[in-house]
Amino acid sequence: MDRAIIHIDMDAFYASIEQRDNPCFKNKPVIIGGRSKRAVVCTASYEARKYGIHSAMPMAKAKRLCPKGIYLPVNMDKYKRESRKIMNILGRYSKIIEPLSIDEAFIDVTGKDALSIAKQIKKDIKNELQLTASIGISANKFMAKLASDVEKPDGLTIIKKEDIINFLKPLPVSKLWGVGPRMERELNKLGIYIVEDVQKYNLDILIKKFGKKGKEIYNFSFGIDNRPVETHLVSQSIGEEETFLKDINDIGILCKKLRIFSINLSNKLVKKGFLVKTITVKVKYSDFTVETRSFTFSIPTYDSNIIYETSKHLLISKFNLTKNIRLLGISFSNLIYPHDPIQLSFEI
Ligand code: TTP
Ligand code: MG
Repeated sequence: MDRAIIHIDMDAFYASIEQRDNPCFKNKPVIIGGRSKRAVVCTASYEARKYGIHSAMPMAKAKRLCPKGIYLPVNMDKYKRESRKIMNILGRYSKIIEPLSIDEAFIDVTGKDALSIAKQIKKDIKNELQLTASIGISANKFMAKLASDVEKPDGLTIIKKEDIINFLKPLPVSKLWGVGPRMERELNKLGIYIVEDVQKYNLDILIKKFGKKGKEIYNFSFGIDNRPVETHLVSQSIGEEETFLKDINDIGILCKKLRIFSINLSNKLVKKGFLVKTITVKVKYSDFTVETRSFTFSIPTYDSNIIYETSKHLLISKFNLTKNIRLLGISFSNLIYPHDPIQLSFEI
């Protein structure tokens, strides 16, 4: 069956969030970047792009191009929170999600109505987050990512299978996945400037020159990309911890706490549809020193018993239990979306 892949990319992500949160920044050139002398622009609102400002440009240069712009520092925690909300929205439409960066993801919607899903995702993002996304739909990841870039901002573009080759022909070779500035120069030396040049080039020579990569870009030049959307490690963590009213050194009481945390966290996982790969136990001793110890499962789980036994093992074997403990906690990272819905094997 032909695949249906959607690529979502938020528009001027950091800048749009700041414009949303500060109405007086709306329709103004907003530039997000570091504050030091050598800082560069992280992103610029579409209004600021009209001045020629773009990501990775030195802030000093941006200020010369647009002295009246609104220059803001990076508020990463806020952007990460928004990113999580976006990924959660995507999770409503497919469990096969692969985030590429803080504001970008693929989802596989094979067998479903990709266009109406894309429209609904845009609506959800607008209604719930007051942000806009650009979406591309095509038969694979490479083409879907190119598609999302066609009508930015607030775009929605489908590249149908039969249109792929012609769509690709006039694009510069730098649009092929994996062709960076160095490879672009190498290709230019061979007289290859646009994708059509790659399509017409001799595959054997490309392989001789670039090895596996030569074959890859040849395939990409025809829009061939068989890579699956890889169910991802969610960039999110969840945890439970407690600071005790009185410091504790009774292992029985500590284990009871771990059991409660394990059950609560397991419930949270099930509700969110995640499995956990890495579990971390945190201890703050009465002298306020903090230690953490982690364990990564080879098979991700949501099972509260496994979580409990693992955290208990970490606590007993990795911490100094002769000291009094002021705080105990468990946190999960490396959360993943399973390909199949979680089958509950026990009542919760
Ligand atoms: P992008 O998706 O590349 O850019 P964007 O969302 O700001 O704009 P566009 O509408 O073109 O998609 O990157 C997402 C965020 O990542 C961006 O808002 C800021 C951050 N970023 C950097 O910090 N440095 C960079 O060089 C780039 C490219 C992005
Ligand atoms: Mg973006």
